[in-house]
Amino acid sequence: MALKMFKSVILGAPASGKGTISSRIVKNFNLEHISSGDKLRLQIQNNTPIGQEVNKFIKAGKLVDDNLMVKFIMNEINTVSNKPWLLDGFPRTLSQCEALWEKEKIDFAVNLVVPFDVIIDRVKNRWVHLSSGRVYNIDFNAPKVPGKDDVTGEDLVQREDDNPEVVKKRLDYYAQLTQPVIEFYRKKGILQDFEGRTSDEIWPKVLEAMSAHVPLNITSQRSQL
Ligand code: G5P
Ligand code: MG
Repeated sequence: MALKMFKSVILGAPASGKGTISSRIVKNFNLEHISSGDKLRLQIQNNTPIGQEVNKFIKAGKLVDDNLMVKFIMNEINTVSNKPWLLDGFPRTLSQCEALWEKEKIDFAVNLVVPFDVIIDRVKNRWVHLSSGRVYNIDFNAPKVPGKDDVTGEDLVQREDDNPEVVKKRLDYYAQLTQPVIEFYRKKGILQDFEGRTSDEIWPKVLEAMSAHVPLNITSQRSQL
C-alpha cells in the first residue's frame, strides 16, 4: 500500500494512552496526527467561536455535537491533504463514524484496551502542554523540569476535565456511545485490539501491527519516547 494513502484511527477510553501511543506511531511512521481533543483545546485557548461553543461541553465531560465535530475534523483532514494520517479521539459516535466512512475508507483501526481502574489512577497525574498536545505523567513520563514542557520550557497545565467526577462521566459516555464505533470497524475487519495495563506493554504490539501496513520512517530510531 502506498504510504500517502494510509488512513488510520486510534480508539480507546479516556486516558487509555491514545495520545501517548499516537506520538510513538507518528515518530516511527511519519503520519499526520489529528487529535480531536488537542485541536478543540487549542480553539478554547485561542478563544475562537468554535472554542467558545465547545468549552462548556468539554469541561463537563460531555461530547460535542456530532455535526460540528464532523465538519471540524473533515476540515482538519483536508488540511493534511494527501499525507497519511492517524485520527485520535474521532470518531466517537456511530453517527460520526458513518459520516467519516462515507468520505474516507479507513485502512486500520487501533483499539486500546486498558482496565478502568488503571485509567482513574492515571488522570490524577496528567499534565499537558496545550499548544503542542504533548502529554506527561508524574508517574510515567515526568517532564525534565517539573511543570514545564521539555521542548519549549512553557508551563504545563492540568485539564479541567481530568477531575474524578468528570472522568467518570467521560468513561460512561465512552461505554455507551463509542462501543458501537468499535463494533463498526470490527465488522469491517480492519480493527485490532491491543490490551495491557501500560503503554510500554502495548506499544511493541502496535509497532508490529502497524509495520504490516506502513513502512517505518527510516530516519527514526525505534524509540520508546
Ligand atoms: P480527548 O482529548 O480526545 P479522551 O478522553 O478521549 O480525551 P484523553 O483523556 O486525551 O482521551 P488519551 O489520549 O487516551 O486520553 O491518553 P494519554 O493522554 O495518552 O494518557 C493519559 C495519561 O496517562 C497521560 O498523563 C499519560 O502520560 C499517562 N500514561 C500513558 N501511558 C501510561 C502508562 O503506561 N502508565 C502510567 N502510569 N501513565 C501512563 O477529548 C476530550 C473532550 O473533547 C471532546 C469531548 O468533550 C471530550 O470529552 N471531544 C469530542 N466530542 C465529541 N466527539 C468527538 N469526536 C470528540 N473529540 C473530543
Ligand atoms: Mg488524548
